[in-house]
Amino acid sequence: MDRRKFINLSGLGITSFSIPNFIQSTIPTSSIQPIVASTWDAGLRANVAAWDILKNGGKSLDAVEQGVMVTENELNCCVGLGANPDRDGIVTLDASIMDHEFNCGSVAFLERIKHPISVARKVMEKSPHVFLVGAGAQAFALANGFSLESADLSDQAKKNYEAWLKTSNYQPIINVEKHQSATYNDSAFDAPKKLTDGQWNHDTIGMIAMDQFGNLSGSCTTSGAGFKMRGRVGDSPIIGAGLYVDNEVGAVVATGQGEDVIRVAGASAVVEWMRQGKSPEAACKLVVEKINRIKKEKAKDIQVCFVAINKKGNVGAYALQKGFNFSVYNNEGNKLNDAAYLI
Ligand code: SD4
Repeated sequence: MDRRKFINLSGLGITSFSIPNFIQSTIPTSSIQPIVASTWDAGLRANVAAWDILKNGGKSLDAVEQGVMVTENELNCCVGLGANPDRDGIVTLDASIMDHEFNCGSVAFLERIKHPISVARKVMEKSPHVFLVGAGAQAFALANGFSLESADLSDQAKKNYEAWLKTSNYQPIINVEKHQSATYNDSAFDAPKKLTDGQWNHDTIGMIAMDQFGNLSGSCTTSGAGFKMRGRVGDSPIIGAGLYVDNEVGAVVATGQGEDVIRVAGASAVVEWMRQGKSPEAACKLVVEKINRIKKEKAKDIQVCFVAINKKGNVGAYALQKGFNFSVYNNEGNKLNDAAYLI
């Protein structure tokens, strides 16, 4: 900490012994092991980019941005511009990012921009606001050097949309993964081919990470629910719902039915359970149980999943239904894990 900052804090009666974690964050500590966790199996590929930053002493904020950009770049995938459109045939994207000092930025209902996560970061760093949507978010992106991409659907999204138009029935599919827990090493990383068969089951990647400074950050980027109503926004760009980071406690990201994550302020609720001493998995479970209680018999028709990391670097996850998996990269490698579940 520099001298001026120290004096300012001393003036407030805060000594180095009482400086909260979210301020005391610039000194690398050898006991801290960096770690990154992300939703679904697409997270394995995203984790590789994030880990590259973390293992070289980089910041968790850079890791979670660069990590999910990998998924946004996978044009024949379910996140980003290659994803399923809304019911009017237009892809609209939502994203959010948050760092260890409660800085956060979000965009929603954003069209024709390749990396919504980076626009969210720009909102956080270069605007006086936290959340920009629609045409305003797009204008902000263009003013900050992003390019306007084609409005054409990807080949796969076009096929999916044409098939959907036959019934035009909005029925979100419960997200399920076919891939089993496994460890991946980067040299044998044939992931894009190997892991694509379940790819259209979900539309989101969320990522949380701790760096060697012990600082937590998180990101979330999505095309939202396929064939949603025009203008629909889910949980992913809503700070406290799809994503929350409190550097004194932990970081949490959500995936699944956004409407039901929003109504319980999901990610923030998980953080608060961790603050009460619950493990990451137990904290995720308590919020999933609450959603289950609220939804009653309708719970069987939805999927909701949380991934959490606490200040000790422990990661846990929990899902409403079977079939959610999450990817974790630390010093021991990049591993896909099946989450525990309620139903
Ligand atoms: C949403 N939570 O927009 C997102 C969707 C999702 O895997 O997570 N799909 O509601």
